[in-house]
Amino acid sequence: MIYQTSVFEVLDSTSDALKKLARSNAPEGTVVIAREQSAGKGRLGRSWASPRGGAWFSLLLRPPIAVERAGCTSILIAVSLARALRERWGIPVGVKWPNDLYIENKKLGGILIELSSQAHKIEWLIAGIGVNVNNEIPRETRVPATSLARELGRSVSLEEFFDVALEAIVRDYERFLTEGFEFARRQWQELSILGVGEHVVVCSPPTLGEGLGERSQVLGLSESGKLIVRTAEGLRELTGEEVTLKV
Ligand code: BT5
Repeated sequence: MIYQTSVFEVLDSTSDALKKLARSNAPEGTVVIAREQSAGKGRLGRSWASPRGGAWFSLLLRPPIAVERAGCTSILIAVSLARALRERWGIPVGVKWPNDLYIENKKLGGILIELSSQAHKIEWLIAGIGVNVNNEIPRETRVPATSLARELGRSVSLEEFFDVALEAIVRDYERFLTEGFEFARRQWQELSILGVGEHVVVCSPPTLGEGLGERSQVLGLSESGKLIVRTAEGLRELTGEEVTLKV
């Protein structure tokens, strides 16, 4: 797959812009980048602060997989990015299920998957990816945030960031299509900040108030990217749309 980028100064959301292109048959590998987003989106209707200097981009994929396995793609991309950033910049990036990039206990970036499907098959899938690079770090986020520049003590070329990130994602996506999910699942286990056996609080619905939620133990990742946990009632497989996790 060859990726092709278009760069815009300001968009409300790169994912919304790419959605329009996806609906008019844009090919897999189409990438939309914005220097700044005026209405960046997180999951579950949350907003994503996207000032200049950050990496705000969306990638169009058309994976020939059942919609039930869409969760594999956010894991795949998170793991791919974490590994690429570790390799290129030597920083200890970890992943938090389902879609976050962390450095220690600070959030570096996140991924938002949106898709359209027909008869259980994915028509298009948009991976919206936001990573704090040289931008001012937003305050008052749910968890403390950090940026690549803050961690390195210097700014980073955004052009280089996009090359490193997109090459890694495309390479791992192609590997996923030929080999399946197992390699990414193994890498996830090495990079996950939620170790097997650890306890988390599962909030479902995800908007459940502070102090509520079910204490559960992480058992691992399913073949379709769901998080397997043991709750008081037994085993559950969680999808990112259903829950938020508190560590
Ligand atoms: C995410 O959501 O982590 C997915 C973020 C995806 C953003 C990209 S940017 C390109 C593309 N176009 C879009 O419109 N979106 C995608 P979630 O797990 O729901 O996290 C959202 C929460 O993170 C917010 O409620 C804030 O508390 C916090 N947050 C907002 N902006 C942040 C930032 N720049 N860095 C760290 N945390 C942030």
